[in-house]
Amino acid sequence: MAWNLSRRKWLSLAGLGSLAGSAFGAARLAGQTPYGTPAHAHENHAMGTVGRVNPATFNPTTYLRSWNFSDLPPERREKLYRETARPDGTRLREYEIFAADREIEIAPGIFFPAWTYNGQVPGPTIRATEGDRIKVTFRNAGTHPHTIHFHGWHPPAMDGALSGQEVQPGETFVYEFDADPFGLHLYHCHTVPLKRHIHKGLYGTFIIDPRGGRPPADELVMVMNGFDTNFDFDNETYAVNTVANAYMHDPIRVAVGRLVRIYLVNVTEFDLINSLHLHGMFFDVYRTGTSLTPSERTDTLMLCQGERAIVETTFRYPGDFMFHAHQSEFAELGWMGLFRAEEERSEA
Ligand SMILES: [Cu+2]
Repeated sequence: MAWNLSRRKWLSLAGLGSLAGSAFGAARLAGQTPYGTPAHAHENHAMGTVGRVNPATFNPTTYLRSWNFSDLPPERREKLYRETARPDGTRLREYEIFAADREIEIAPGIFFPAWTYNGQVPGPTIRATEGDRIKVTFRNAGTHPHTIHFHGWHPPAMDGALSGQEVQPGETFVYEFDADPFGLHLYHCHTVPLKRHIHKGLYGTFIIDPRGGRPPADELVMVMNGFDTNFDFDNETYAVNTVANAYMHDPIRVAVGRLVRIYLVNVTEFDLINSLHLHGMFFDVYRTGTSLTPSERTDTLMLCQGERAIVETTFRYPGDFMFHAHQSEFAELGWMGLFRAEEERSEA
């Protein structure tokens, strides 16, 4: 298994040097039944996974609403992210991103030898405003050459995909460019073989807000991904945000009558397309997020590999609303969840 870093080294990379406890261990849960085929699931007379993954290593619910390391306490966050106002009103945003091999839990009891950005899959969400300057110090603490290839405008020297741009293990490279255009983008490793480097977990969401912002909303980052656990170039599990069926067990809490904005990214490898279907409602679609005017209103959205869209809706009714890939196979192998819409309590 690709577990090459001591725990101490891990804590130091993650800026968690002072943290005691088990937050960064790939702690296996005792007595877990391995997640398997739909036939296995049927033995339990229920579709989906049984049991829970350890939320201490990666919490899909926290991931939904975190960007620029907002999930970390201030003293840890400042080691990985700095924001400086510039005279023209834009900001310089500086990030510390590292690549590292790490075993992650993708379904209860199922561990995957991932290659990660900052120890998590997907990597940390990077969020800026149009015109900001982005500066990413990338350290390769993994065992293979890696890069970060950002979608968006940038000069070739910052592409992270051209010959000679691989960052070797132990080396560091600084990516620097302006945030442009506004929209929903992604970043990922661009070392060959690309299929393997992306599928192993080296990808993340890159949001660029328009200068005037978007209307206030409850914002969620949802990355559609899958994992080839037996290395046959086909996925055995699917998910939104890595953990199969995570939001079936912990529904995404939303408020009735409040705008919900989903930043939906498809990084699924080996399958040409993936999709989002939401029950009991329709939603507005902003493809690639590069316009403030929706291009369609639908209840099923199909995205190619690397494609993404901003999705907006407002829940009309309280209760549970299922969402899943409309490819039934993906849904049965983990890509299914619930929204739980609740009436907002008055603060009086
Ligand atoms: Cu790579």
